Amino acid sequence: MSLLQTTVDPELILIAQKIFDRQFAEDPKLHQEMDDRRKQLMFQDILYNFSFLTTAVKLEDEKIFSNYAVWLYELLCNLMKDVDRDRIKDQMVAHYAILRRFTTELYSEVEAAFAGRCLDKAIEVTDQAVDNYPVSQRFLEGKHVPIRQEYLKALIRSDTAKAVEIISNAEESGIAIDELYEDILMAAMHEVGELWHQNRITVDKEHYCTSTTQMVLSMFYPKIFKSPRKGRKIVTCCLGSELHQMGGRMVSDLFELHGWDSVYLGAAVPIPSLLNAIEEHQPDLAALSVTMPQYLQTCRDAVSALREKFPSLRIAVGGRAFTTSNEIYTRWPVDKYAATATELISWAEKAGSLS
Ligand code: B12
Repeated sequence: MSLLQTTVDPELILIAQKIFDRQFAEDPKLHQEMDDRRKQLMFQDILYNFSFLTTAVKLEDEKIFSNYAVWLYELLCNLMKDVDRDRIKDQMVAHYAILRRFTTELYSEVEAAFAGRCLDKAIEVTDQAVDNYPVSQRFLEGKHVPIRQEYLKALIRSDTAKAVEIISNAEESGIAIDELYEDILMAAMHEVGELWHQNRITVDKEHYCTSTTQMVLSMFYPKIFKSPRKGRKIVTCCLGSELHQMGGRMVSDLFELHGWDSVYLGAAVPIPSLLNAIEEHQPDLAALSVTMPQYLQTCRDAVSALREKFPSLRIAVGGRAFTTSNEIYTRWPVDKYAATATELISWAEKAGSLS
C-alpha cells in the first residue's frame, strides 16, 4: 500500500527522485534491504513526506510533521519486520537529513528555514522512538528496574560501549554481582526473548544482545575468581541439543563467586560426557540446566544415570523448561530444583556436604 493518494506535481517527482538516489548512493546497504516493491513504496513515501512537511510549513505547525514522523517510523517497523528497528531509525534519520538539503528547492527562504526545524525535530523524535517498545510487567518489577531498562535500551540500540558503561557504573555504585547478574542481566535477557517472540526485534539483534551480555559477564571474572575458596566443587552443564547456555553460566559463575570451584561444561553435553566429567572432577554438586522443554527427557535420563553411578552426589536442576512443567522435578531423584542460581546457592551452603 502506498501512502500517497493524490496526483503530484512533476517538479516534486524530480526532487523526490534526487532524494531517493542520494539516499541509496550514501547508504548502499539499502539495496539489500529494499526489494523492487519496497523501493517503489519508498519512492512514493518520499512524496507523501513532502505533503506532510508542506502542511506543517504552510500552517507553521512543526508538530504536524514530528507527530507524523513517529507514526511513520512505527508503521515501517511493522511493515519491515526483517529490518531491525534501530536500523529503520537510521534510515529515516538519514532520509530527513537528505530532505533537509532540498528544502530550498521546495520552499521559499523563510519556509525552508521552518522546514529545516521541522526536519530537525523529526530526526530527534525518530531517534527517541527506537525506545518505544512495550515491556512486560515482570520486567518492571523487582530490583534495579531503571538500570535494567537502560541496559536493555543500550542493547536495542546496539550500543555496546553504553551497555558496558551502564553495568560498570552499576558495579561501582556497590550493587552486588549476584544482583547484577540476576536482577539486571538475566531480566534484560528474558525481555530480549519477549521482544523476539513478539517480532519486535530481529534474530540478529537477539544474537547481538546475547553475545554482548556474555561479554559483560566476563567483566566480573577477575573478581569472581578471587573469592576465598570453600573447598567445594560444582559441575554445571546443559544437555541434549540445548544451546541456551547463559543460565548455566550464571549458576557456575555465582557459585565460583561464593567460593566454590566451578567446572562449567557449557551447552549440549552428551550424558556419557557428563558422567566422565563427574568421575574426573568429583564435585559436591551437579547442576543441570534446561531451557527448551524438549530436553527435559534427556535431563531425566541424565539424572537417573548420575543417581545410579554416583549415589552420594547432590543433583540440582533448573532453567526455564521446568517453569513450563507441572513441577516435573518432584517425580525425579533430584536433591533440589531452584528457580535461580542464588536460590540454589542458599540451599547448597546450608545443605553442607553429604560425604
Ligand atoms: C539468548 C537466547 C537464545 C540464544 C542462546 C545463545 C546462548 N549462547 O545461550 C540462541 C539464539 C541460540 C537461541 C536459540 C533458540 N531459542 Co532462544 N532464547 C534466548 C533468550 C532470549 C535468552 C536466554 C538467556 O540467555 N537467558 C538469560 C539466563 C541467565 O536466564 P535463564 O536461562 O533463565 O537462567 C536463570 C534461571 O533460569 C536459572 N537457571 C538456569 N539454569 C539453571 C540450572 C540450575 C541447576 C538452577 C538451580 C537454576 C538455573 O538461573 C539463571 C540465573 O541465575 C530466551 C528468553 C528467555 N526467557 O530466557 C530465548 C528462548 C529461551 N528461546 C526460545 C526459542 C524458541 C529458541 C529457538 C527454538 C529459536 C529457533 N527457532 O531457532 C532456538 C532453540 C535452540 C536450542 N536448540 O537450544 C524461546 C523458548 C520458548 C519455549 N517454548 O520454550 C525463548 C523463551 C524466547 C521466547 N520468549 O519465546 N535462543
